[in-house]
Amino acid sequence: MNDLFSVFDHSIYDCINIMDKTTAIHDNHRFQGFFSDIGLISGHYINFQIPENLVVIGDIHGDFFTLEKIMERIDFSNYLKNESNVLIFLGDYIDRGKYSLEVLLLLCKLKNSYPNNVFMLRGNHEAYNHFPFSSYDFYSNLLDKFAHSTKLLYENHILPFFESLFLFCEIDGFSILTHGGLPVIENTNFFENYRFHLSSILNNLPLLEEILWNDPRDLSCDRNWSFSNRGLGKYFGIGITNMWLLKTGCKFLLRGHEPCNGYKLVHDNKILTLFSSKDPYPKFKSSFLKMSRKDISEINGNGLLFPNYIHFV
Ligand SMILES: [Mn+2]
Repeated sequence: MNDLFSVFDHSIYDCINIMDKTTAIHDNHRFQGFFSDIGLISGHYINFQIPENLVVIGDIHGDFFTLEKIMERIDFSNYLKNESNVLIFLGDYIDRGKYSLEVLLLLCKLKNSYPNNVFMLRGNHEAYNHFPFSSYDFYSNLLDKFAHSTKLLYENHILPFFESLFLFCEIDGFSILTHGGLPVIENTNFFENYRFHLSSILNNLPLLEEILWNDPRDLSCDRNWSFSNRGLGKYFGIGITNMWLLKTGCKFLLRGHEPCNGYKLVHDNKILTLFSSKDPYPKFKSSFLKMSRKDISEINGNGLLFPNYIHFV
């Protein structure tokens, strides 16, 4: 399995093959509606029962070697042998770091080897086609590598892979997982059928933008949200968090999207931000979350216990 990490200097044909295979797995799971004894899929929404063990990894941003270290730390080949052990990535695989393509290839190979317990959520960096932003260097890095073949690789293989990534995950009774945050929902009728709405997020660009770009903030007085300084998405207040948790029966939100010292807790410790990139962010720490079913039952809404399950890399 060590060849999982030999993704440097792959030919364009290898890249196409690895990515197309991953997109096909996503499409096939979507078609079936399930992927294991504990997981269901509807469109771009995934639902899990509480797994035996859970590992969650935040933004990677092209930092291949930190990702490799995390895989070693979780002993991935033993960990993933058991399909009740789940590994979820929170998105933002590319840009900023030196090895965006290699990170994507490693993740795809991991998914191809363990299709039923490795899951990748989509980050805002994987959705430049919908919401362009300034710090996008992935395409120009591809041009350096593949020159005139880049357009074909990107449009026919990488973009379909990005579009196939999942957008919203729910672990029953425990946590919501997204890349950015919770969308501001003004009309609570949404929650009568929220799983249906979440399964077709790709058809609802305002909802997609918020899931990929939102950040939690402590907002003054009775404000539920404000516009984000990022220029895309919103800042959402604790009222929005509490409403989502009440309506879904979850206790927490696990998300990435903001650089921090490995992790940070906000909104009365109900939101855990994870950050798993180091090389492009020398001022910050990188970490991952690992919890057993017992840990999940013991945390019982008390997010102050999360630091016990954070591992720094
Ligand atoms: Mn992000």
